[in-house]
Amino acid sequence: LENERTLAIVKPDGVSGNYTTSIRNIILQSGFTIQAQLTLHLAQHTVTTFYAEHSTKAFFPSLVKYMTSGPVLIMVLEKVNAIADWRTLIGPTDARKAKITHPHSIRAMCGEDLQRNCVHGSDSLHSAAREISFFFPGRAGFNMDDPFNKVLWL
Ligand code: YYY
Ligand code: MG
Repeated sequence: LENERTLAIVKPDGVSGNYTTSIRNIILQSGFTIQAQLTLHLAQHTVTTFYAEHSTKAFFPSLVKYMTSGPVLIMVLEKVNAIADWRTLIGPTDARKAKITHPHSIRAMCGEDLQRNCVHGSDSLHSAAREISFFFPGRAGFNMDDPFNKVLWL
């Protein structure tokens, strides 16, 4: 069983609603280690590139507005099965539905609806690699044997 890394983001509503401490506690109690973290107020072009797969959707302009509305906390989480386990912890995309079907999920705790859902999690090994290197260029490889990662990461 190999460790895996995923990208987590506490979105602007999570940061402004003071949920970062609760979320960090859930992360650590669930057996993840936080390998890197960064607080950023994202620019429009950064959100556009990060969410490129959604750029043609009707909700995209509104998503960009939301994601640039305040600072976000970006974290690299590591554990065995990190990608799937973090998705399970955050719950379904629609926070309104999460409150009914997954009441103990993070999105149920601090999200509001389908858009303002408080947290992000990579959805696959491929997107985790892309998303980690997007915010932490040069350090992201998911090759755990790379001494460059071991030495330079927090
Ligand atoms: O991976 P996840 O965040 O759960 O959902 P995605 O389908 O990848 O959508 C990314 C992001 O876009 C979602 O977290 C909120 C927003 N969004 C939206 O505003 N309206 C939708 N109908 C679908 C997604
Ligand atoms: Mg997604």
